[in-house]
Amino acid sequence: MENDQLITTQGKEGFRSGFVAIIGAPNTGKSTLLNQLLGQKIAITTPKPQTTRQQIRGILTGANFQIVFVDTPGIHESKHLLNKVIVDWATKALADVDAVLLVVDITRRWPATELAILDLLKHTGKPVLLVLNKIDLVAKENLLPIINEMKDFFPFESIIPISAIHNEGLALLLDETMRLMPEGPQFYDATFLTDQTKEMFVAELIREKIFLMAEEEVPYSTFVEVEPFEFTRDRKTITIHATVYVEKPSQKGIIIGKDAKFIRKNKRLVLEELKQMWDARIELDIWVKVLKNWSKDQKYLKRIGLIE
Ligand SMILES: Nc1nc2c(ncn2[C@@H]2O[C@H](COP(=O)(O)OP(=O)(O)O)[C@@H](O)[C@H]2O)c(=O)[nH]1
Ligand SMILES: [Mg+2]
Repeated sequence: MENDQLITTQGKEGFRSGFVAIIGAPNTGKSTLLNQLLGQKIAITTPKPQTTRQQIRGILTGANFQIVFVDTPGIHESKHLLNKVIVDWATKALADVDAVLLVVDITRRWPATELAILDLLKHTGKPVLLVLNKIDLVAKENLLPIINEMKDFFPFESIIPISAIHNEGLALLLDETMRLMPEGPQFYDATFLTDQTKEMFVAELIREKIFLMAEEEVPYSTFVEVEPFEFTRDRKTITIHATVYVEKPSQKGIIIGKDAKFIRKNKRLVLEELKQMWDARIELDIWVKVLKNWSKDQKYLKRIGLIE
């Protein structure tokens, strides 16, 4: 009897499960890959580097497996506190995983970053799949030199060329990932896709649109907070209050824009996307506030959840 119970909590026989970190230099397509693997957008993606700040878990469940993918922020060298914090996050994320997907953008290499990551991985001893992304942008023969170069640095389990955006090579990638998963329990309910709340997702979406719309350093100086959603009793209308924090008054001016043009466009883009996903009437208001030098202040980094 006791044994029976044990089997139930440990999962079915033959059930495989595990945690997989998706890591790599900024902008290599980690979030795009995660979204494609899950078949739904949970992580924001932008043409500019360093956009994912917090870890997002994406959970893929099948009849006899569950893989928990962890999208880690770009590992990237800087003396800036925010980035040091991000590197710590990434290092921590690796401690508990069963396998690692190292994503490399074959059109834009980051040799120093790649070497630093491989160094980190050597210490962890975790099995690593090398994922060469964006093959849609280059001729096949350009892949071989990269493969040859990379495989001298590290004993990868395998090397898999993919195009995350075009969903190419992902079935093979999933097969190879599955091979590395131990037998284990189902950690999350099968309907559970991510540990991210809807509020966090909206905050990220607002940030994603700022990245798409604003110049250079402004997006990096923002963080967004979304209050708990308010629902009408029939749950057909959701009211969302969001605040965009910036570091300087001049940035506030940019984010609001002339005649509030910028912030209105931001809101429109966010609403368009939310309405496609959720069957409800959505009311969104976005405030912009200055929080001087928040990215260098422990107090605010704690508040966003970047440090404990
Ligand atoms: N052409 C092409 N672009 C891609 C591919 N995967 C991602 N991208 C683009 O690369 C940029 C960075 O992607 P993102 O997922 O945000 O990268 P991350 O910083 O590693 O999470 C975005 O503009 C994506 O649309 C791909 O397979 N092919
Ligand atoms: Mg990302």
